[in-house]
Amino acid sequence: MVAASGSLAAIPTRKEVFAMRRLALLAASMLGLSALCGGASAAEDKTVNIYFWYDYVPAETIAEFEKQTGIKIVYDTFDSVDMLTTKALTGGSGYDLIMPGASLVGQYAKAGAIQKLGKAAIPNAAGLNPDIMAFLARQDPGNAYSIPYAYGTTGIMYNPATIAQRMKDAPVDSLDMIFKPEVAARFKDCGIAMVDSPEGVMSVALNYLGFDPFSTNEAELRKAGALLAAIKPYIRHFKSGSIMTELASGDLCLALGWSGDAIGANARAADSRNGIEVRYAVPREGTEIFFDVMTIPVDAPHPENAHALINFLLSPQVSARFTNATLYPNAVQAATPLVDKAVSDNPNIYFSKDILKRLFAAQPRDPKSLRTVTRLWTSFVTGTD
Ligand code: N2P
Repeated sequence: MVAASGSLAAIPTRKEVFAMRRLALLAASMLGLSALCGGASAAEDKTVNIYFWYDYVPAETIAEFEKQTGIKIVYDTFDSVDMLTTKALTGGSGYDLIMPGASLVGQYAKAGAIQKLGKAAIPNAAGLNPDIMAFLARQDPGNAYSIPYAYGTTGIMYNPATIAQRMKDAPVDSLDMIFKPEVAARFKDCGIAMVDSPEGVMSVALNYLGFDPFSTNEAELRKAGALLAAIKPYIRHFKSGSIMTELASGDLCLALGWSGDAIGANARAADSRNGIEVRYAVPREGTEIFFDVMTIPVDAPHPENAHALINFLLSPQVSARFTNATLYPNAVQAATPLVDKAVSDNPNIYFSKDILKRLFAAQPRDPKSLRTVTRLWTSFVTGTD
């Protein structure tokens, strides 16, 4: 995953690849061969290949879509968005629908890696929250390429009993829990993990230090890198996809991770009646809010099926089921009344105004500072200089 981030430097080459591919398509159609290229109106196979975050599509949703449409969903998962970026920018992934963070859409569009959505095929998009759409339009003008699926925050996931045994007055709602070496050291034995999210964690660290979370200043970035390097001895792993189950089973006691996974860990522990509790805190110092969006690769083999799936996922019942299962909110307005009350009333899921004030939205980085972030992150995770 870390190695994958390195390939971000290769973007211009990918752009050329897409330009060449477009030329080849044009040449083929001029030769009257467009039918062979699978023109949009040609009947598509009854398949849609999706590449989404792990645990992000309930099994009932897949079954219902397949039954209603006869289109089979092939669901591949990732647990680090850099894996997706590498595939998306290389092209030829075979995916029909992918899920980057909203802050990556501009980069993918500029590289020619994704296609504009056919709005007519997504009537349910009319029900999306206009404030969220206006906000996302700042990164994807006219919401041309992407549709929001879920959002959430990066914060402190912890086991209150295990933490209290080791530190009575632990500052559980503060990033001091993880970023202060003398505090983190107290929890090393019960297990601290962190999501493998270079840009996300770096923005949180910069903000914690009092800098602009998207600072491009090399000295500030290095200070954030030094903050992380100092706590490296206390971090057990960076396996984003394992954090939820390990907190639920008591194998971890603390993590810097994503809101729904924390609340989901607590639900899993409750289901298994193992007496473990997992709590989530939005850091008092502030943190990032991310939006995970759906977009279609330029060379998707089944773009019509992808549109049909987007529209299905935006229906109020299906969106509410998603939020009830994953504990990440969605932007479909008519879904909120259908969400379990315990979920829609939880201020860590559907944020209170108070929490909202502490959040900053993920922003795209310029290539130079992205390279610095990638380098600092790699040396943090691998423990090398
Ligand atoms: C997967 C959650 C991933 C959210 N369960 C990260 N944007």
